[in-house]
Amino acid sequence: MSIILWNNQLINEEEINISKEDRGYQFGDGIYEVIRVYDGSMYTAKEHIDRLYESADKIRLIIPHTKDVFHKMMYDLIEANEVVTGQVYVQVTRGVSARQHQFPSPSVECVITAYTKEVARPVTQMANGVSAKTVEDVRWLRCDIKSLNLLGNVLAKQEAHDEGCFEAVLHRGDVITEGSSSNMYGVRGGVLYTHPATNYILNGITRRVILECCEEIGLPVVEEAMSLTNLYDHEEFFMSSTTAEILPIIMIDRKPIGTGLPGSWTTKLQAAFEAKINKAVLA
Ligand code: DCS
Repeated sequence: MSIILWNNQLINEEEINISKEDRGYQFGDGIYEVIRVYDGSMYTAKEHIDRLYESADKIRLIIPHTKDVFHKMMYDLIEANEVVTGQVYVQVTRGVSARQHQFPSPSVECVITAYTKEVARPVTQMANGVSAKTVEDVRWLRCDIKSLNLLGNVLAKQEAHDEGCFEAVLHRGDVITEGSSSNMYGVRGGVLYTHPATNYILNGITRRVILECCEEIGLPVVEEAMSLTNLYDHEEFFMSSTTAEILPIIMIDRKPIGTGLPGSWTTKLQAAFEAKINKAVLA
């Protein structure tokens, strides 16, 4: 049986009692984070917790704990569940109140829910790569917020899965933005391209680590959106996320990228990324 965090207490999962009028349930009015656990400890926890509080600010939601207390709550949850290699999912909603679109007035306490799960590193996909499908990005214009509203992302991922693809490469017209639950990168002429961290994408924590890795391995970075028109001019393509880490994308819309095998820069980045994980775990 697993232990979950519900507001400020650790309880057995069947004891949770979510209201039908929780604004997360009714409106997707809340935010979330997914944090990786390696060897029992959270990876880049500070960055994830900072981003959670930034998302909260952007939707005018108040989390009634200091970041240090929040960090300790996540830590206790991981310890209670004895997670080794896995993840923490945490969401915060604007609370419980009779259904009306505007914020509750007077305001109500937010509802925090968090649980852990063992999740293996996707070693096979990391080695062999995955395929993707291009899907028009019809989401809202605040993709920088890690909002619980994921309908656009869900529909895009399903469209990719319907075609036997692992991920959707989202594009607004000719402009490639990101994946349905990942960031996207291409390598062309020995330069890495990825969409700048604007309101059109989520500024991934993995993305930030990857940009540091690029510097370490001497791969120049241009934070400029790739275009659909020159998609197949890229020698390499890959995606990143907390759970997926770095996955080579070897086919898009059934056509190979480069040689159709994971590229050498991608492999080097995976090694640099892994070295950082190992260093953090050993610290
Ligand atoms: N873009 C979107 C739309 C995402 O949902 C995610 C992560 C990312 C980029 C990558 O961000 P991180 O590197 O910080 O993970 N999505 C999380 C999710 O929903 N499941 O796992 C990760």
